[in-house]
Amino acid sequence: MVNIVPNNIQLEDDRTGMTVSILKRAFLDNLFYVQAKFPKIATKNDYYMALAYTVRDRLVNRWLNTERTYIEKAPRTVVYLSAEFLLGPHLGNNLISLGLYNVAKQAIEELGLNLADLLEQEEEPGLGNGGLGRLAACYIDSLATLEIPAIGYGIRYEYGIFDQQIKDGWQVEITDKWLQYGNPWEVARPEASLEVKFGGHTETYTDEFDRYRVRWVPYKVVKGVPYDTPILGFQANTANTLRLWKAEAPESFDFEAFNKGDYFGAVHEKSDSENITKVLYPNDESYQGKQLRLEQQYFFVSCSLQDAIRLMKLQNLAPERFHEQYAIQLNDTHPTIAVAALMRLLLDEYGFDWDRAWNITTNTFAYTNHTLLPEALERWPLEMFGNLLPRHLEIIYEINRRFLDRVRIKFPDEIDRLRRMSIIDESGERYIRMAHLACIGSHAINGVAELHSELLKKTILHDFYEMYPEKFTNVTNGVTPRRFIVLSNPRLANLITDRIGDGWIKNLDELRKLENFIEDSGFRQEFAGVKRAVKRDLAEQIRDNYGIDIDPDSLFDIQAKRIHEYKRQHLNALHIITLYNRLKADPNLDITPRTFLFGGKAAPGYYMAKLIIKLINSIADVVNHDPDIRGRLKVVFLKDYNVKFAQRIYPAADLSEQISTAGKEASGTGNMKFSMNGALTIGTLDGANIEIREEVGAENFFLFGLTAEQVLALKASGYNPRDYYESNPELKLAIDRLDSGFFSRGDGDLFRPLLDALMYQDDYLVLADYASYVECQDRVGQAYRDSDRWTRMSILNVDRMGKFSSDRSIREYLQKIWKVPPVEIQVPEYTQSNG
Ligand code: GLG
Repeated sequence: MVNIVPNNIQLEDDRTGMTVSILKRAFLDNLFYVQAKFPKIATKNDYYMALAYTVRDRLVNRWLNTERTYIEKAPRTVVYLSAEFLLGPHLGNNLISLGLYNVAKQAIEELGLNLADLLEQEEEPGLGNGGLGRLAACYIDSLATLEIPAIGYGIRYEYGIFDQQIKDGWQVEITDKWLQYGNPWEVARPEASLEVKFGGHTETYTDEFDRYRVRWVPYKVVKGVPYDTPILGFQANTANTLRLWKAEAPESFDFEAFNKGDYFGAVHEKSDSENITKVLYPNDESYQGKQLRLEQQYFFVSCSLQDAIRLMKLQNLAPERFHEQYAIQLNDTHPTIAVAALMRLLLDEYGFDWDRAWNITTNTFAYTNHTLLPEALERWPLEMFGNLLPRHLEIIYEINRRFLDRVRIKFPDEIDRLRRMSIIDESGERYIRMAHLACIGSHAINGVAELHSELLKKTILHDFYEMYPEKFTNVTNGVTPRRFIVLSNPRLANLITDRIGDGWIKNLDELRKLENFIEDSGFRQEFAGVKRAVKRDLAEQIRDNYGIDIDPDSLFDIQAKRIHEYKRQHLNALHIITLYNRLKADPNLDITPRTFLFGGKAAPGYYMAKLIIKLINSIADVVNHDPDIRGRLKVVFLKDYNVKFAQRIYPAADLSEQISTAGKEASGTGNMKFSMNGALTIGTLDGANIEIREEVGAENFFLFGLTAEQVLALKASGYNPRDYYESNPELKLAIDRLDSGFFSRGDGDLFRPLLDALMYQDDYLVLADYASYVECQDRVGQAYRDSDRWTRMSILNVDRMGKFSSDRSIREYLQKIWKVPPVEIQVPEYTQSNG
């Protein structure tokens, strides 16, 4: 092999050296030669870019050596297929992984700049909606840290999740032009582009061995261009690749039109192709049956599978070993078309017979389900599907036919079961049920928390569980402590490391050593001091951005997540109104001062969620301006909640609101991030809350509300929300005040849709859980007054969160599903031969 780094490069080269003086030189060099700016005319963004390139240079050697090792050793590889990767800013995270944070900070300061300002400058890649996309990002971080050969494949959306503004209390969506000033972390690889076919029809023919074969004649072809981003492990040499696909028009495609003189038409077609990766669908927990969305899914899946096969060629491996080479995880049903796409490649392009192709396919894929909500289960109208992917539809029919034969054998004479389990939903207009295809085409199926995995088996996937019990398993979600403690809460990280060393960053169970310090009042004081300092920072930021003064000594009660009725931000709102009403009734009432903070985006087409945002802002308007309330309650809706902002929010929370209707939140991951940073949780027995409570201890968790079982029982017995309204005076007053227009300048109609939903329907049992929630909140308020006791509880939350590292989750996937061993990457010194 050829040297990838010339022999004559000095050990302490400007592109690799890690000392303050070299970093300064490299930074100025990049400013000059890459940004083409000198300090007098450089913008903050130029400085950010110069630093980003300086850091990127320092990880290229690991990245290329990782790639080279994978090509040479051809190790078994995890492929994480996900339509969303909600990465968050790269710069800070890479500084931490490289162990360069403090050195860079000093270098930047010596140049008269401020590292925090430059970190703030980075426009984050918001290529996801919420938990599902962020989980994918945590998982690729852990895969690299654990030195596992892995590739993340996804979509390079030109516009990620919209930016949220608030106008007159309402959400307004602004396009997210995250690429407008360039992206220093990606490398385009146009030479590795691939083609993806769409539409058209199929033909049969007999090949040279007289075998019956099918050929797909597409209507159009789109080019997929890969953009690679290095994902560096923490204190590891492994730098895996996240490969995101951008759609373009193939140069040759419009030739005919071009030759006919239709130059304009030919160029116009080009934008059609590029539309495929233009924008992320902004719906969390609900799918939109739009053709473009299906095109996105097939586009990135087809590129990724072709790419994986191409890599095998480079490794001298034949395609029949595909399942030995790759463990492919389907992150929800979004990439599930991969089951049919791999079958098509193996059957039509490589000439395998059905059984062989099916064996390879089912041994390759595993499927993670992230939700039980029916509105989130993807199904594609059959006709649309067939028009876009005619050959895949034929293959799905055949998969279904063979599958239903097996069902018939295992469960004879059960017509209804066949109807329920078929991939094709024929109850009305016909649909393809993607979750069924995923279950049939995968060897493993997992939920994302214990309760969720149990409910999958009992409810939506019950038939599949009876058919294939051995496929079902659980892997409880986790989050990366690198981004969500070390980077976001350096004060806490330093305090922990000061007491127990830094082993916890890679082995989060070591946090348990903190328990030795719980009786040390000095430690408790320092711990409380960290929280106070972080809260002061956030208060300052809120004052600067919103002109609202919040008291850092008040209890910070925070709910930050997508806005959804099942997450029940409106239950939180009813509690705020209740406290307000109590204070109005008795202005001398002695309550614990609280600051309620909310953050979260609503899907643009989800009216009720948008009305909840307006509700919170309307309550804030009244509460924050009422002189009777001064110093006791504040309410702020923080706009444009994203990863960057989340990193500031989690460390500042005293109380974390995890109040979904039991049985609805598959796992939650924000719940973990809050608790790791010392927030106490008020929560229902839902998703991962249950496991968090088990770990931290029931005495360090504020539990309220109905259980998932009780929710079902109550609904079955005929739930009447009005009864709760009639019989609870505080609830009645809260609702009546909303109804009277008290919080909407006299407009009694404004919140009517929300109130009607609560009073007549209340699918999410807000009124049923209200009393229990308010009673629990009263206990929270009391507990906060004993600050030393609160601090002990807070320390124990941090101490006992080891389980919720994404490293643990990834180890479980490796052991239960992927069976991929780690590969150590050697990084030769720069002066040695790098051949
Ligand atoms: C889903 C679920 C969350 C879950 C996340 C990651 O709603 O409960 O934590 O995936 O598994 N749409 C989501 O965010």
